Amino acid sequence: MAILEILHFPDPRLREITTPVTQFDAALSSFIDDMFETMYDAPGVGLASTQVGDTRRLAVMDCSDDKSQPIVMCNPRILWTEEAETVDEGCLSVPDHYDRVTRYRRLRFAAEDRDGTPYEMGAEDLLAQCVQHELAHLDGGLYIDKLSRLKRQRIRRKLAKAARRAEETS
Ligand code: GNR
Ligand code: NI
Repeated sequence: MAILEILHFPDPRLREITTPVTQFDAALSSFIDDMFETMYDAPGVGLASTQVGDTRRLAVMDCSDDKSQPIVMCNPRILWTEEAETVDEGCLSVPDHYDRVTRYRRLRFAAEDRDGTPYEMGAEDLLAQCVQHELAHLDGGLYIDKLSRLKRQRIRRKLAKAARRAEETS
């Protein structure tokens, strides 16, 4: 197991569009374990492959209070959504920023698990939000793409400044 480095906006690798997972083997399973370890360590409720520099179409999530509901989504797709609402959102790749975005409150998605077995699942509230957030990552998207250019520019400057400071003190 290993904790992977989480890339920060505006790293261009966060803009990669992923390609379907086709090889469900021990290497994939080990990578998924590393993604869970990285997500729990962060801590976060979801993590997409592009956030750790990989382009396989997969993400992991656990929105439970006691880290008891790990979910692997390989090749996920949303089947239906309902009830758009405005919610607060953050992202491990955009540290120290939260903003309001519009998301669906309930949805159903289809995906494959780490063995390649297809499944469907219903999700609501935070889990539904997380599914939408992770699917966006898998197409090179970030929740801040929904904000104004001015806000995105402010975030970029703030993160550049924080990165410089981290550089100076290292
Ligand atoms: O940890 C996370 N919290 C979160 C809160 C509200 C909406 C989405 C998320 S996902 C985020 C982890 C992350 O960046 N996943 O890609
Ligand atoms: Ni994210």
